[in-house]
Amino acid sequence: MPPKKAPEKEKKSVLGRPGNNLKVGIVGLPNVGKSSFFNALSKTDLGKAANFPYATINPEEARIPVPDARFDWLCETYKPVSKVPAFLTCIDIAGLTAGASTGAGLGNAFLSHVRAVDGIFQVVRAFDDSEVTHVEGDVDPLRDMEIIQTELRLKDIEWVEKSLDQHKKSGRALGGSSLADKARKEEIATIEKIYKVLTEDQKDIRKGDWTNKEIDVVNSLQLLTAKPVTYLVNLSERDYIRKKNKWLPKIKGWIDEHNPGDPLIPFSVALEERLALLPEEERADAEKEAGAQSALGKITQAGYASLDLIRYFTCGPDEVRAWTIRRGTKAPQAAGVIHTDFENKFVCGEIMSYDDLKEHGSEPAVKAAGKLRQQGKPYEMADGDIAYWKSGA
Ligand SMILES: Nc1nc2c(ncn2[C@@H]2O[C@H](COP(=O)(O)OP(=O)(O)OP(=O)(O)O)[C@@H](O)[C@H]2O)c(=O)[nH]1
Ligand SMILES: [Mg+2]
Repeated sequence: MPPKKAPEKEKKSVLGRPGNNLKVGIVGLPNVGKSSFFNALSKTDLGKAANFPYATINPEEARIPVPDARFDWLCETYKPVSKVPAFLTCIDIAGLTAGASTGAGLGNAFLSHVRAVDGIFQVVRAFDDSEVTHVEGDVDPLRDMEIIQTELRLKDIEWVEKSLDQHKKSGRALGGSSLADKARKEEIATIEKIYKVLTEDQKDIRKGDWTNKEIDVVNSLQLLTAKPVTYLVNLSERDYIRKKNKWLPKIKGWIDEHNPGDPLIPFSVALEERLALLPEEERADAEKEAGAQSALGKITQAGYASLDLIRYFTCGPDEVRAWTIRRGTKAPQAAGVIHTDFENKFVCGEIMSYDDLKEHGSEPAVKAAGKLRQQGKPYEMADGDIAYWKSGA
């Protein structure tokens, strides 16, 4: 249960675009297993995994259900006709090579695809296979992570330089003390700070320390290194099963040093591909036999969480459904995800928490315990709320 709210402090703004329909892009060097991972995720062989670099040219998009024990329990309890879980939209992006920021490989096309997503699954190759070409010649995840980070950062630096130039040009006449001039100067100062974080501090933008005002400027620039990254380390099936690989501790060390706090998830594309090909009912047995479980559920959950997404549920005999919203969304906007009328003509929501429903067993019991509450427009949704919206005709 979330703790009772203390009196409002100013709320910390979040980096990134607003919205509930956010996307994660799969990023990495060529031939690290991105498309194979994407295919396993979407369980559709799109025929894109191929043993030559740049097999993926156009981004492919899939909506992946996000596993949630609460959703499963609600379905068991309500036995609805229709069940709709929460989804994470994933996009398979072409491989990036050293020099992409200056146009090498698929260069700028690649980077524009990264710009279009909200978060990054970075696939890092730690499996050996002489049959699968490595563009850099050998397997070295640290060098690979360095390459990706450098390219994204260089692109950001170029972008920020341009923006700074434009601002300074149009701001040359700013000598006055008008509010507009003052705001303009502040914006320029923030862009200079952004530039310093990228260059002098050599940090990704998401690791900078930003005030809400600065975050508005950061967001307006749509920077690549502002996007949350989840590192996915692709191990051989054998290493994944025995939970051992010489690179893993080093990768962990690299993340702690360069991007502390970014999640790291080891997995095995080879195993995931094998499992994805099996019919649903044989998968559990195959996992037992292998002595390891698929990591796809964990990965989708991590991606969803990295975007600051939460969900609320609507429940009834017809349908149990999860609705994705950004953390911090207020009741009317949350209702608006279902239908804009619900937002425009919002009256109130009858809301109970999943935990209360689980504890009391049924809606009438929750109501009797006084825990089905009417919530008005200022109510901020909590993850796992179950809502009935009331809107005016
Ligand atoms: N041994 C082994 N081979 C893999 C693994 N993952 C992918 N491969 C092989 O590596 C080759 C490239 O895989 P893709 O999934 O197309 O790689 P990609 O990262 O999408 O490559 P680009 O789209 O070219 O950037 C294919 O031949 C795959 O079968 C793995 O975990 N182990
Ligand atoms: Mg690919």
